[in-house]
Amino acid sequence: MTIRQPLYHSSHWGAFSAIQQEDGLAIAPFPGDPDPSPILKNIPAALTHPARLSRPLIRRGWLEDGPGPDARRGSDDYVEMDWEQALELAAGELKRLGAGDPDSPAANHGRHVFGGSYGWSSAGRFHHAQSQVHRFLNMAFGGYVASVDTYSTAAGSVILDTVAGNSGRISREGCWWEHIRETTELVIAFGGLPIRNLSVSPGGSSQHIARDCIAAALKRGCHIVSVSPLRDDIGGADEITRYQPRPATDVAMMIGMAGHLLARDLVDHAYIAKYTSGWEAFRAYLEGTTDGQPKTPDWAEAICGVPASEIRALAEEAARKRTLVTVGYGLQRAENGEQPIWMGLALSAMLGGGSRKGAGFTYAIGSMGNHGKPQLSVPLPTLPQGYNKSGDFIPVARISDLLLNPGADYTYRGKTRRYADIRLVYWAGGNPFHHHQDLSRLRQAFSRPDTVIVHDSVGTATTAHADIIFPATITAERDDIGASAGDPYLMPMQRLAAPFGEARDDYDIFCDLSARLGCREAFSENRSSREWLAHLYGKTEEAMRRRGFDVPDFDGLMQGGPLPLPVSDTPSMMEAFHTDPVAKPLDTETGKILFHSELVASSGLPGHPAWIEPQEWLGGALAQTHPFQLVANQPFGRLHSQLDFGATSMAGKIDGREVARLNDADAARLGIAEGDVIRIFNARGATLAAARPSAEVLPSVVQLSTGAWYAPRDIDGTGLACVNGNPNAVTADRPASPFSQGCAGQICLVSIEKLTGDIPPAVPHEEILRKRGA
Ligand code: PGD
Repeated sequence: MTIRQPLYHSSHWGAFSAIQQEDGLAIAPFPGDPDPSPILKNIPAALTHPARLSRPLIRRGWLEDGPGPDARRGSDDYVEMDWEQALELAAGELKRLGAGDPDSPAANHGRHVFGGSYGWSSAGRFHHAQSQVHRFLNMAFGGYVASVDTYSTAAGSVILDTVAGNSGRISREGCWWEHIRETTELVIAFGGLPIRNLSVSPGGSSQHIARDCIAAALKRGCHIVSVSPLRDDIGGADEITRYQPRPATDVAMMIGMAGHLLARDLVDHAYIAKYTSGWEAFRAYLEGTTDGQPKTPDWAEAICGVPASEIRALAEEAARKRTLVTVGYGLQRAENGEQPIWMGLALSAMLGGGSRKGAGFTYAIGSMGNHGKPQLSVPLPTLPQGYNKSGDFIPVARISDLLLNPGADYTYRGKTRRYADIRLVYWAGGNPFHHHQDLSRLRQAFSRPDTVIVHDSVGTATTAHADIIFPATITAERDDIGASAGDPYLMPMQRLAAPFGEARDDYDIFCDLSARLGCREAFSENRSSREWLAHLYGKTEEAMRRRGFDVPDFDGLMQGGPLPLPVSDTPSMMEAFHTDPVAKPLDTETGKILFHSELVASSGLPGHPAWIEPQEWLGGALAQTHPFQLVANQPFGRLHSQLDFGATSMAGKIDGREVARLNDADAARLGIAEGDVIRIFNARGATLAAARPSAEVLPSVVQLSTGAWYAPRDIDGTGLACVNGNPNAVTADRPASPFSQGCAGQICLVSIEKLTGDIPPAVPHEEILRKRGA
């Protein structure tokens, strides 16, 4: 397929146009995007990379011995098969497990099927793999065990839902970037405002505005304070003040600021009386009435390491100015991750800024590119997923617990629940062997089901733990519609290339399976992909026409360019609440912002925000054994593990291995120089990375981003290590708390040593899945 005209397309890291040239696909950012993402350069490699999957693959052990628990998953061979045979095998197994008769009274409604299938897959409203697999399982089994919350935010979302009403709305519309540009006088950004995060938004973005807004705000005289163990978690301007607390201790710094506000009588009591409840309980904690420890800046310094004088000065400046407190996702992806989010909200309430533009609290404006932008006033095309009759779910990061502990009880949002007994795992559009913690434990978990089916376009470590692998097309190989909440364009995603090998769209794979299970009509509604796209676009088209806009029909959209969408002028949830807290109460226990929650207190946590000592932090006992805090953050050169083989991602590696940064002084003390291979390890496992000494990193911290493809290999004398540098080889599979059960994968304690002698090379992407028997 040769493209001569530039065609429009979209990715989670930005809209773009593409034209096929002799040496491959040439990508140009969306016109008018002030700050396009460098990740766009990863796309051309995706079309023909040797890691692409071209034919269905069946695990040899499953083929020879049949379904059942099997510890060979992850190390077995795969046999290539033609589509007809592979679909027959898969359909036979799905039928054995109860598919095909979802309405019979005896149907088990997918009680034994895990279809949570978490993952970002790719942009595109119809070919969204997770929506496709959910719809298929609802039609085939009548339901499945689902997952709730996300790896991005779970502790933060669950606590904000509880104490402020609706975490999603607070993230998206808590404060507009335009308000920061124009009015905010002080931004205190816990977790910084990292541009690498802001280049990404689910569904894509036509304009990356954060860098410009930060620059304009600084120019206007706004004081921006970044709080992070990594100094470069915010752009390079000298005017930015940077504090570097120990990882996982920001909450103590915030509490120290709050204690100082109270001691200096700088608390906005009028705001607290009108908009909050539970203040007295929190005040008693600050004063030390409940535990004998007044929460002073000196108390905070001993925990977080930021000087008490700086904590005092910042609190006083915040009380004087129009102050915005923002807390990033990264802080809550940790043990007790609820606390910094709740405390950020509590601190802003004490400052009383919530009723003023550009002030108050916002969650994760620095974590996702589509936060802090006006929302749309028309619905976006969305694939209906059908009805899940099973009603069962897990908090998303409890996947290993689910598979390893069928029948066990656990708690979530204050309720006791029970893990199902899973026989089938069906995954499309996600990579748990990238995204989950303690990957050795996940390997054990994946040995338990009878059958694991995975769709992916490339041979990831997740496919290497599957029994049946269906090769999926990538977004560039199909037509779709791109859109994202908070982005003012509907993007025609025009097919840029023919499918690789025999890869098929997820939709077509599910159509073929559902035909064999007798539910094709229910699944497809007799529509082709293109008919679905036209049908889904129809809802947006009709809403726009009703509002008087002149809009193209579906063919016009797909042949034309991006369609501007109207933005909403409805006040945000917090704006409406602050205008009239009685008429527009928040969806909380009291209708107000909670300093104290009965539900949280009844779940075994303190009923108010608090410093709770985590198991793995630099001030704890375990730091005597493992003296470095690993920060496993989001990567600069790719989205998660996607297109890790692309040009930008590979340029960030040394000899194909992920780079880990550590403080210059630590490196010198350990005799580690740039490019040396280091082993990062703890009792859970080990990972190898190329070292980079850096002044940007706090001493006793090592930073290794997520996304290198997991390749565990035996290292002489020390056991298994991921030779490519995946940090989840060492992170802890421990929930943030029994309240949220959120992912706590961002930080953990580790040791570091320089490797000498024979150093195993990094494993190329195309060798992660061992197709030896193909
Ligand atoms: P991706 O690499 O985006 O990671 O975890 P997630 O699983 O979303 O995986 C998407 C997969 O979908 C890729 O393998 C890609 O090839 C495949 N894919 C893309 N398009 C398609 C398609 O159309 N069809 C099919 N079938 N497949 C497709 C991300 C998760 O990781 C997230 S969101 C976060 S925030 C977490 N972050 C951290 C962290 O900060 N620290 C640690 N230690 N761990 C984390 N894990 C989490």
